[in-house]
Amino acid sequence: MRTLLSQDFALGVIGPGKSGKSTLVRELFGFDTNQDKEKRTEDLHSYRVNDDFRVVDFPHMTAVFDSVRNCFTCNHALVNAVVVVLNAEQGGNDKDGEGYVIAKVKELAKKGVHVLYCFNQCDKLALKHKPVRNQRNIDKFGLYESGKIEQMNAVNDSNSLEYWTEEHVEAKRIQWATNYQLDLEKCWMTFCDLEETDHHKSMKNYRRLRQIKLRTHSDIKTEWLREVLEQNSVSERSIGEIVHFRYEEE
Ligand SMILES: Nc1nc2c(ncn2[C@@H]2O[C@H](COP(=O)(O)OP(=O)(O)O)[C@@H](O)[C@H]2O)c(=O)[nH]1
Ligand SMILES: [Mg+2]
Repeated sequence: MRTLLSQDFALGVIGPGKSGKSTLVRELFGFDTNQDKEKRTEDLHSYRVNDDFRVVDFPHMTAVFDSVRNCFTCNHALVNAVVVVLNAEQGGNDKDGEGYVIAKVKELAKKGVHVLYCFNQCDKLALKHKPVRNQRNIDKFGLYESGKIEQMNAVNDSNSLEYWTEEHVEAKRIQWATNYQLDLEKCWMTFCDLEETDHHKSMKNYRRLRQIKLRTHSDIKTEWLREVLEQNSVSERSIGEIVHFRYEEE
């Protein structure tokens, strides 16, 4: 705990389980974050990048608030900036108690903590293949009555696009930001990993996702983090070091 209270700049990565926090920390700086291990890490991990900066991978959403609460009682801020990694597949619906956490993050923001909300794993939605159904088997009016608009649209428009376009990305971003009443500027649609394992196909998917303006870890570093560090008077030399940092195992 003591090391977490030092005076340097700390970036916290928080969010519900399996949203991609550890993957993001690994992709940003190359740290071996043991993402996707069966055993869920209970501790927060602090990774040092340079004298001015470190990144903290939080195990679970609620843990950060216990820590932050402890730290506020002794008048210290645990982190200076936060990336909230949310799972895009939730679509801004509060299933995992995300709403509670977002309310807490908003309090942190009022205390001067910089916040970026990432609706992550957008690749899974953007590249989704809609199952081609036999329309005659589907009770359109039933779907309509039960409010399953998405399914109904898929039925009505049998030629509907399989892949998201740039317009889909923007529409979803606005919709989810609105659901959680977030500042649209602070909401990004991201992906930091791909399901496709074949190298050639995965590069093709990567390009497709970038074309529709989905953001990734490199943008978080070179755009958002850079600006935040500049605002906090971190030297240009140090910012360069942080942005280009890559952890190398000894
Ligand atoms: N397709 C896809 N998978 C992701 C993405 N981010 C993380 N994952 C996968 O989701 C799983 C959980 O990720 P992890 O980083 O351990 O989540 P954490 O519990 O929030 O730390 C891993 O298998 C990752 O490879 C993403 O943007 N897209
Ligand atoms: Mg993790």
